[in-house]
Amino acid sequence: MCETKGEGHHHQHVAVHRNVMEANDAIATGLRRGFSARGVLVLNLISAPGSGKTALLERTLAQLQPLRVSVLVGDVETERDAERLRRSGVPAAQIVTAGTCHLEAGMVESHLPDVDQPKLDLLFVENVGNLVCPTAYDLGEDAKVVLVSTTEGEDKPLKYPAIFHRAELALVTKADLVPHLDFDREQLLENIQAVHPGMAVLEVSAKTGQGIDLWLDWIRAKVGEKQSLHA
Ligand SMILES: Nc1nc2c(ncn2[C@@H]2O[C@H](COP(=O)(O)OP(=O)(O)O)[C@@H](O)[C@H]2O)c(=O)[nH]1
Ligand SMILES: [Mg+2]
Repeated sequence: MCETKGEGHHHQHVAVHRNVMEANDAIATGLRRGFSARGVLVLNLISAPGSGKTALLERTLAQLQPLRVSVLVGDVETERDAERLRRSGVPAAQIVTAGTCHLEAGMVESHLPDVDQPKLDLLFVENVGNLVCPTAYDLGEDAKVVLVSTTEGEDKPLKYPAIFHRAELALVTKADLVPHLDFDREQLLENIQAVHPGMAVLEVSAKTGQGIDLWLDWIRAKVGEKQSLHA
């Protein structure tokens, strides 16, 4: 949990936190079992606010046909992202967390019926914009994907190592802006590898489409892998 309680409540807080995590993990395990039985790949997208999660999905969704794709998107307030994503023609539902800084497995479980489809191949979960809180909450996904934009600074993997460690793929977004920035590409790539040696990294732009083919290839390979495992 991200909410901080007073110092005096520390032990109580730790115990409550443990129970919340256990409850979350139990629901996530059930979700994962259900998705696996159906061969549904689930990707949990995590980044700071504004790194380009929704823009990337807008660029991605239409090109994934004939795969059947749905999206759940979490935000603290508003339905704006779900409205943006529905324009891509795929079922998309908003999870409004009303202050909570991450999605929890129970929220995915209760909103899944809003976007579920027969023979679903792929569920994207766009998490609440935050590099810390979403990291600890298993949503039953196959993989976490972390996005870091070229405008955020090369040091972010070092400052937020947990998400870079846990994610399977890092997407360096807004690659089109590089000519306008003092962005040290080599330094960012080096910092990612320092935190997660061997991590897969793709440099993409939702604006120009740079790198999107490689991202689509990565997704399709994961969908194929999942379906062959659980056919
Ligand atoms: N130049 C550029 N801007 C982008 C790109 N992706 C997203 N943006 C912009 O960054 C802002 C935040 O994007 P959004 O997708 O809402 O980020 P989210 O909060 O991670 O979902 C918007 O103004 C987007 O237009 C990109 O690839 N290139
Ligand atoms: Mg968004």
